[in-house]
Amino acid sequence: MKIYGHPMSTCTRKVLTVLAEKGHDAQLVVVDLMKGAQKQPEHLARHPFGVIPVLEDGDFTLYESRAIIRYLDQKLPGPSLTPTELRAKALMDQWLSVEQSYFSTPAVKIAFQRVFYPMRGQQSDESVVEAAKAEVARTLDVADKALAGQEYLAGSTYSLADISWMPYLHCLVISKVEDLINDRPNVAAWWKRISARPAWAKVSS
Ligand SMILES: N[C@@H](CCC(=O)N[C@@H](CS)C(=O)NCC(=O)O)C(=O)O
Repeated sequence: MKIYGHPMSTCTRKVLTVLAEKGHDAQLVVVDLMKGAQKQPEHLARHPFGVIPVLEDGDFTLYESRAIIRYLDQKLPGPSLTPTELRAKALMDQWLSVEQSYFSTPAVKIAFQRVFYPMRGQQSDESVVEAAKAEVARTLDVADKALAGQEYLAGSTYSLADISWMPYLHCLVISKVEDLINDRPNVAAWWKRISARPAWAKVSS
């Protein structure tokens, strides 16, 4: 199995976390985003939208991180990351969708402004950070309410939904806006719980 991705990419990290949780090793083939390798014909042949990650499993190619993590969870042995109970599974899907629709974009925007642009010597814009923080805050308020009295997004079971949020919560930490997490007690306790897992420690170190 090969993952075409980058160790610092949020979407790749979701996939690597699932692999680590399942106790499975795959070959990470680094696509050099700084050099634009994701837009070269070789990579476009794997991913027509020119982004990462891509999974190659024998003669099967799959792109889109949330599709890849579902595939890996079903395919690989090891602990299941999908609840079996109907409503818990539906909640997992709901929170995967919330992450994609209302959380990942503003969280990544903050990381670009606060971390990646300065790293590349590019000008950042604090007004973009402020607007993105407001969007993140709104989403985390909803998550905080949902996490009151339950350990994980889908209920009592750690699932793909929790994994899909982790790289974006980490964006907030590296961007020095972790108050967005810490100011919300249920989100803060959940982040502490999930980020302490060995799989995440392996992927984020
Ligand atoms: N919806 C896609 C998003 C993929 C994506 O945006 N990947 C980023 C890295 S996390 C990327 O390749 N960025 C480079 C670019 O946009 O050119 C997924 O979930 O896989």
